[in-house]
Amino acid sequence: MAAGVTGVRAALALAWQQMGAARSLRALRLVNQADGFDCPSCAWPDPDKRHHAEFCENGAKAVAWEATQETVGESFFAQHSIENLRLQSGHWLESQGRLAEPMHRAVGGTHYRPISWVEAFSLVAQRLRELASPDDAVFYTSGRASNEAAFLYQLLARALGTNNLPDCSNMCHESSGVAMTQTIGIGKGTVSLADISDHADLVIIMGQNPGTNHPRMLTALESLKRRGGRVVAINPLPEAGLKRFKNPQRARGVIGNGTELTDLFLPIRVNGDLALLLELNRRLVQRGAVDVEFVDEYTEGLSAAKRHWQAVSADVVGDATGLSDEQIELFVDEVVGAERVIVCWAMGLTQHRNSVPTIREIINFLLLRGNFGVPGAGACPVRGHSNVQGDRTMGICERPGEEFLASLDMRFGISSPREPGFDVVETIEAMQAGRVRFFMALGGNFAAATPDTALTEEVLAKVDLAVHVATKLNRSHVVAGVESLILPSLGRSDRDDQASGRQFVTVEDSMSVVHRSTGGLKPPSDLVRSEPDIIASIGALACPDTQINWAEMASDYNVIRDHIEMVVPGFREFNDRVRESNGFVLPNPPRDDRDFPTESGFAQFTVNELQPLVVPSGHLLLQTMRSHDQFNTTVYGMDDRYRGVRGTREVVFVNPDDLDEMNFRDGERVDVVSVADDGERRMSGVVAVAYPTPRGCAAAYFPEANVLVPLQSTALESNTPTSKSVIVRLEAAPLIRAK
Ligand SMILES: Nc1nc2c(c(=O)[nH]1)N[C@H]1C(S)=C(S)[C@@H](COP(=O)(O)OP(=O)(O)OC[C@H]3O[C@@H](n4cnc5c(=O)[nH]c(N)nc54)[C@H](O)[C@@H]3O)O[C@H]1N2
Ligand SMILES: Nc1nc2c(c(=O)[nH]1)N[C@H]1C(S)=C(S)[C@@H](COP(=O)(O)OP(=O)(O)OC[C@H]3O[C@@H](n4cnc5c(=O)[nH]c(N)nc54)[C@H](O)[C@@H]3O)O[C@H]1N2
Ligand SMILES: [Mo]
Repeated sequence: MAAGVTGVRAALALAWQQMGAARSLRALRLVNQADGFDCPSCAWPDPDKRHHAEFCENGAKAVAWEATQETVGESFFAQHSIENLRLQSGHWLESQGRLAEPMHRAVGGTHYRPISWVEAFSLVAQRLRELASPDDAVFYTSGRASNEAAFLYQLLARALGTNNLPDCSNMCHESSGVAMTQTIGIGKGTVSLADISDHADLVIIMGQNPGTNHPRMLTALESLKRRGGRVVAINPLPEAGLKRFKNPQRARGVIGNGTELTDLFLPIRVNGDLALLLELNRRLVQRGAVDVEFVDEYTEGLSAAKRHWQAVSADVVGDATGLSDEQIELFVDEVVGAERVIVCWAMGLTQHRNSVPTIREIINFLLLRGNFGVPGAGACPVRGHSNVQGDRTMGICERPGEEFLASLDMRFGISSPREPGFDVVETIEAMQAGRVRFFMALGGNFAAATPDTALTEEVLAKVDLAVHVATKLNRSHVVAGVESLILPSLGRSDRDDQASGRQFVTVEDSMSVVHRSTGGLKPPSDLVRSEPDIIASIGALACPDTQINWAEMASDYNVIRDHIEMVVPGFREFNDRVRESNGFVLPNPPRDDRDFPTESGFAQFTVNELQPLVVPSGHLLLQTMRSHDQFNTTVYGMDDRYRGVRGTREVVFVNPDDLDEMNFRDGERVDVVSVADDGERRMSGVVAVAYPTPRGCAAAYFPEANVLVPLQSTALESNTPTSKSVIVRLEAAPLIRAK
């Protein structure tokens, strides 16, 4: 049976169960259509000509999960004490249904109790006014917030006087943004969907699992393959979408049955990518496969990089990558045989100590080959959350640029602070030091998504007031704050009616296309409010000294968009252009004009030192990743159909020879212990699964394994937690030890 059909069946079953037949049909008819809503799952772009069903299994699940007809409100919270809710799994909490009314937990309260919106807003405003300094407040954002909500949210923080705007991006593509800004002058990808499907000769997929996380990408890859294009995949795991390729959109997979998507698969060791890229670039220079004209006209720094490549040692590369000389030579052949190359990457590259150098080395490679500013070539960091890129464009960032702040100040007559704010890791450290008194989250699940779960939960609980704007109940809501509020918001799929009528919002996808999203379903209750409305209502009470007209923005989102047009570059005639059916593409100088807006105006070759991680003997390098049946901390089910695991997510995948050597059997329960300078962290009773990952490597699921990720272990320059490079050892689980 084709994976595609199983997948569609699984998604439809969930949709039916959550929404019923009529609502399911209506919801799924609207996903990713020009007049419908943007899929709340990943940030993969929509084609200009859309299919009737322009969504994947996971998109359908995400919609069903949001559009469920189950709700939680007063009676649910009366029945379940907070202590009781803390004992439940994240999956159970979210399964209870949509949050249907604002809830409040008073200081010392055992239960959440209903609160009116008016009281909730004035409580928030009062607590904000009482802060000794605006920097005692933190405003977290998850990447599902619309452009309009994100713009208002950062305006609120800055009008109050803080840049404490950590977001999920700090844990996601921050390393990509940092590396690309340094080298090509812009932190965004330089390719379009058509570049992959219609123009590229070769797509290299590094550290990304599209079959699970960006299934609609497979459609573009399928077009590439039909044209004779080639695919190289580099991954420590033989992921289903990459190896035994099946397009979930079709019953028969790519070009008939059984065809492999990947022409060359390199089973690299975890964190071996920088070594591989350095060696690739060394061999390209050796073979004379350099676009000399491009390099001369647009770049600087090649000679220093060349010297560095020449010094790369073959032994070190072999150890770090686990690949043979022959495998690497095949890779170089693929590259030399292709004129137009796109490199796609995601979390497999961004969550390591050396992530920024690794991504800079990808840019070195693309520069060597002149692969910028021509169709079918370029850099493609594949984004995660459906609007994470847009949120950054709207100014959700703890280190905003001066230009942005100056235009924000001019437009609204405020004086934004210039001091950088806290990112995610700095927020947790500040909480630890008792410096965060107020924590607000626009979506997301801070407690579960961040590293070092035990520590994070402990310090989150000490914040005076935690305010959660959310659609579904999650772990953060039951562990955060001495006092807390849950403010239920509309989701993507919900109708949004304000004083001026039906509203739409806008989002930006992974390829910088800005387009509309219009919810079409009946909201879960009359007491649920939109994110812009919630933020504006707080703003009106919390910033009385400004001239900002919050009410006008909340009642008509066109007004917010007019402000965005004046503050954010690239949004000329925003309200008109976004009404065109496919929206519009934001300017991207390297892609559009081979213009590299770096300080010198030239794209930068960089020298990236190889400092392989030292993994002590008897230890493994563990990566944490997603299964097919989850969206980040939202777990839909316990099975990972693609990796053949059923009924549990508490597993650790290990090479069978490593298991043997450590005297463990496939299926045995073990403790996974991570080791760091500040001590050990433990995950107990995990099932060891023999799995084809290279020797010395291991894998476990996010967010269950986050307890193992040390807070202090972050990437150089981007401060992203190293969730894909955790040093661990396995121990016999206590039950077995006792025998
Ligand atoms: N269904 C679904 N879709 C999603 C999400 C979801 O949870 N579920 N999450 C969304 C979000 S926010 C994001 S950021 C993206 C994430 O999309 P991905 O980055 O694809 O997500 P991960 O599961 O973290 O997978 C990382 C991949 O990198 C590989 N890898 C790990 N370490 C290394 C390494 O050192 N080198 C190399 N070359 N590969 C490595 C892993 O084996 C895995 O295949 O997906 C988005 N889409
Ligand atoms: N160990 C490890 N840790 C990781 C990662 C990893 O690979 N390994 N990946 C990291 C990455 S890439 C990311 S992006 C982060 C994700 O971190 P987050 O973005 O914080 O987490 P999510 O699980 O996406 O958030 C889910 C919650 O968002 C709320 N929500 C959903 N839709 C809406 C909406 O429309 N509005 C509002 N207000 N709320 C909504 C729901 O209440 C739901 O419970 O995790 C990071 N953490
Ligand atoms: Mo992400």
